[in-house]
Amino acid sequence: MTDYQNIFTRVQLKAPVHAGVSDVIDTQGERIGTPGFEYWLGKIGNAQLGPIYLGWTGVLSIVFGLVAIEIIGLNMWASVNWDPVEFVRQLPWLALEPPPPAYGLSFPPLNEGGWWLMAGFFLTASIILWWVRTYQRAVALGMGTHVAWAFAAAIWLYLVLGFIRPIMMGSWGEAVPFGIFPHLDWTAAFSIRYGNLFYNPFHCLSIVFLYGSTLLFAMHGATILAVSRFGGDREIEQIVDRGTASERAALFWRWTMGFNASMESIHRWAWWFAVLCPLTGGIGILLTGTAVDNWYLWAVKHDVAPAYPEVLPPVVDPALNTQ
Ligand code: 07D
Ligand code: 07D
Repeated sequence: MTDYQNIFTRVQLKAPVHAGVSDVIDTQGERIGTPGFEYWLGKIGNAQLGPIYLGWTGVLSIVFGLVAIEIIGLNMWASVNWDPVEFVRQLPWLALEPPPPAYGLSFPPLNEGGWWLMAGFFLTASIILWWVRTYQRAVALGMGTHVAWAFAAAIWLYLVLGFIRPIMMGSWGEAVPFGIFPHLDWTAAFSIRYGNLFYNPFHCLSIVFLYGSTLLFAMHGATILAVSRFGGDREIEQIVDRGTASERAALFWRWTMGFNASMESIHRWAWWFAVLCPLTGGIGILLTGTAVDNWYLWAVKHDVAPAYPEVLPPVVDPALNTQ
């Protein structure tokens, strides 16, 4: 039985190109290109490439996204005096920073955060237009809108980090810079400024769902691959006629842990775990600096963390220490 473990896709199925579900293609005209086949795509999924639907939300989203990348890239390039070699060499460390706190929520001069604000506007417009596209395409196909709502959960965290929390704090300077390592520096500095994010229970919850998502993904992926030798990956047959594959998969988990998810519920588990990661995370970030200024001191107050021994002087929030 070691001959067919199915860790990599081994079979490339090829059928005549398929334009889509017949009852919707006639009403949906805006597709471009004639579908073709790509061998390397077939290695990781379906070999058919296209048809791609663009529509005006798709086109505008790409245009706005390109404008954002252009603003970010040109600012980064300007920051190394337009030297192309230094631009490439230092790219991971270059940044487009938000305005300094003194500007509050006003529109700052371009070189002091104005470009950042504009790039943020175009990036946000691009992301939201792409969201509309996922929603509308699902409706056009008569599907549920689960993908769009899962994407919305990620957009929620993104908006909290760069838009909602900065507004609540009264300054664009609270937001995240654009840049590969600069955004990590921001993340580390944010944690330290607010007394260690590990003591923020919503950061804990977000990590639970992040780790939980990888665990569930591994369990589900492994289970289906393990029964693909019995046709377990052919979901349609498994739903209509459960057959031997899903019965085995279910029994495997009942044998090993006494309980099994169903063919349907495993996807519900996956959806909720993934969605709750940025959803709880966004709540945690929104509370930081608005309701709670120092998560360590918050934890001491609520008996989550022990206080330092009495012999030491009491801990004051460094943010309140004006000396
Ligand atoms: C694999 C799907 C494909 C997506 C990819 C990302 C860009 C950015 C732009 C140079 C899983 C495309 C990247 C478009 C290029 C410029 C200006 C998704 C997959 C491949 N982060 N973060 C990364 C973003 C935040 C944190 C990598 C975005 C918060 C840590 C990449 C956002 C905080 C680490 C990236 C965002 C935070 C990263 C890989 C938005 C807290 C890493 C991402 C819009 C949540 C890791 C060098 C990835 C790394 C990493 C993008 C927000 C923390 C550059 C677009 C502010 C600790 N982040 N991030 O694979 O290697 O995601 O960094 O909110 O260790 Mg980040
Ligand atoms: C960023 C959602 C927005 C993304 C969107 C995508 C494009 C590109 C292009 C396809 C990721 C837009 C896409 C523009 C398209 C192409 C080419 C989701 C995003 C809309 N932490 N931490 C989390 C851990 C510490 C800190 C979450 C672990 C330290 C801050 C997660 C550890 C400090 C923030 C998590 C750890 C710190 C977080 C993110 C360990 C730093 C956040 C969840 C083991 C020293 C964020 C409440 C997520 C959050 C967050 C994990 C440590 C800081 C669970 C495992 C103590 C400031 N941390 N962290 O889904 O929500 O992100 O916190 O040490 O803001 Mg953390």
